[in-house]
Amino acid sequence: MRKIIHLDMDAFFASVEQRDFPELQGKAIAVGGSPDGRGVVATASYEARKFGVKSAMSSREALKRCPELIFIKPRFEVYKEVSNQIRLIFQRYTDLIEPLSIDEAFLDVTHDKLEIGSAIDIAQRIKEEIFNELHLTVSAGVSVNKFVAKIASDMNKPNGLTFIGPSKLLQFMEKLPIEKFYGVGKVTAQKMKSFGIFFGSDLKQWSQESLKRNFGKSGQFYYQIVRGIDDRPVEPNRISKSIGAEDTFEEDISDALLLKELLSTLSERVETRMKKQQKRGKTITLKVKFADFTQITRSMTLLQYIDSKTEIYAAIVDLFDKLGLQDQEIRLLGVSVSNFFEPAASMARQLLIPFPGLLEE
Ligand code: TTP
Ligand code: MG
Repeated sequence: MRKIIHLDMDAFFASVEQRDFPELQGKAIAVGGSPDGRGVVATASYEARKFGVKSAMSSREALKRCPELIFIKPRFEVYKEVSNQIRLIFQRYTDLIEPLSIDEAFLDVTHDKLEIGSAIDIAQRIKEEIFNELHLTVSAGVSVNKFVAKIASDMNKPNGLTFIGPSKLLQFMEKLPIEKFYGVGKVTAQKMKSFGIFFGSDLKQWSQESLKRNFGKSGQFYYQIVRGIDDRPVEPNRISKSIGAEDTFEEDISDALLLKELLSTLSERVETRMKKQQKRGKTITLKVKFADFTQITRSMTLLQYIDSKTEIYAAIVDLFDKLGLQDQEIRLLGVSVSNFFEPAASMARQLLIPFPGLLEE
């Protein structure tokens, strides 16, 4: 049985601003663009979220929902620096760290460096060290696999610590709404609901064969995950290379149909590049830059490696729809694929890392 922790900083950019400027503490703040221009919210403090202010919302709409909202310009270098500092704290306990974004990571603490043994104790210590040393809060999920740990870290935000142990695992999966399942996009969720699958318990009624027949390769994953089985390892030094295409428009665009057409063209360009380099990848990233230069990215990791325009586009449109944009003016769109299937390269790396001397002539 593995011991996996997923950690995700609370209202990350906003918390850093409230920490560095005490006059902002306890206040509704939004980090992002200004509401006078055509700004967009990157993230909001928990005080602001009570008013319905959310990431990717236009700053104008945010101000409408929360008239006392204070807008702050992002300071990316500072966030990057804090991201490195939390990484150093994680490294006190394990080297098996897989960062997912600037503010979240998986840790495998099955064999922790300090021989503490209890993953809950380790998560608690990390929370305390981040609070005492960096004056920020983080939420943690502790479980036996990545899937459950990630869902758990989100359950008691902010400043939460949620443990889903082996004895609670099956019941937890049965109660889980179908949208929360890894890799289930909007389209698949809709299809599942039309079959009467709303919760894990409904999914569990299905045989492996019928899941495969109706949902392809992913059917196999759903069959296993609903039974609490997820063997995906925590992968440190994951190759961060990507292949992508992006376009800055001559005039800002807000029309969703037109934007989707452009995404389709970008997906095609990415397909061409991937085929040329003979690469297949499974993480798809959408980048959107708004009129005020605020930029957001959204990613999703699929169950299988892909390289075709249709598959890339399907994932990108799913990410785009989830943003729930309301006519915000957009100046740039980008599509990229990363997380490549590279057996030869990763083998070479594994061989080289333990013997650095071999690299020196
Ligand atoms: P999240 O972890 O998604 O959000 P959060 O940390 O602000 O809030 P939560 O407590 O719910 O975890 O993202 C981390 C940071 O990344 C966030 O502070 C701002 C930035 N970000 C963007 O710039 N654009 C986005 O679309 C999202 C989702 C986040
Ligand atoms: Mg966060």
